[in-house]
Amino acid sequence: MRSVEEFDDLPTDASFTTVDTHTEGEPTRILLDWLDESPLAGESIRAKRESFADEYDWVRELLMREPRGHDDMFGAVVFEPHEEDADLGVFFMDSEGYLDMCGHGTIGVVSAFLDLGYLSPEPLIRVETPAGIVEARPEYSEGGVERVTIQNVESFVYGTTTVPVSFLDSPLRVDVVYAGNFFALVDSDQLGVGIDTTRTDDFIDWGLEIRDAVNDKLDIVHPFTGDPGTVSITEIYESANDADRSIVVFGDGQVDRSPCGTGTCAKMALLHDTGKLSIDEPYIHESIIGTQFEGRITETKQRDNITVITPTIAGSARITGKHTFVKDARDPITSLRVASKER
Ligand code: PYC
Repeated sequence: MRSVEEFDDLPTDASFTTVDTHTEGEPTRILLDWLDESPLAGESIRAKRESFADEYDWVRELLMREPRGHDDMFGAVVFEPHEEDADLGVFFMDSEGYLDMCGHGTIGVVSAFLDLGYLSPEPLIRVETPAGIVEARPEYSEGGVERVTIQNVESFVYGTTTVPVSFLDSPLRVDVVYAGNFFALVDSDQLGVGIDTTRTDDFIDWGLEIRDAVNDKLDIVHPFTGDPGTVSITEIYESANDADRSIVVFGDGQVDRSPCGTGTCAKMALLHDTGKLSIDEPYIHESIIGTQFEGRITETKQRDNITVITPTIAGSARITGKHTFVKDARDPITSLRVASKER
């Protein structure tokens, strides 16, 4: 048998080092290779992400998709930050593309970097993301990081619309909310079903159709930056006794196993807008697998006649592995998708 060291003799033409985590059940595969020296152009994490998407999208596909990942894999790429007072720069990717902000991913990166000693254990870590700076406040125990509270970017209800959908006779009411990503929020009462995971395939189909219908109807422009936007995530929610539950669909039909950090912030913005959640009131948001984030609105203000909230979410992440992925020069398959997921 060959020894493990001989692994280096493989005819690889590329190799990638990751640390993998899960946050309340949702994976984050964190690419480490360009932390010290980035080959990517751009003077912000957002610009670096554009440069990555232009030149290295195959790396996203290689790490996110089969045979190294899977259709529901999620990832983060970390860099030295550009913003002066940030500690870390991160952008986020999935098996189909990129998101501007991710709560579970930020908790994963901060927890892993602290547990591995890549960051010093400060009470506040500032993370530069394509959506802006988010603040992470870790809670430490003897074993390492126990829980991280993320203060997301300012979030707000963008508007309410109705869209025709193939699975209902009447138009569907959708609240469009910004929380680092634009969300389409839908009350599951309108669909006549609760958040029942035996119907996950239906929720995926509905979620993608709703997202497309809203994007076809609205020309979204971020009111404070003027940047054009699109809804990237559909969140279908129900209210239970102890916690609100949601199923969150994004990418090419991915389903978040965690309660979705930015989705929790979007839901809090909507609840505040309808007078159902006050400042400092704890908000428990549950995922399809029963894991929870604890949310809170810490501040609200009026900006250009829009009510804006500052939301926080808290949850835990654990490391699941450290990996060296290789691309064998003889291998014609860099990445693939299973036919049933090709919509
Ligand atoms: O935690 O914000 C989040 C998120 C977005 C997509 C998957 N997770």
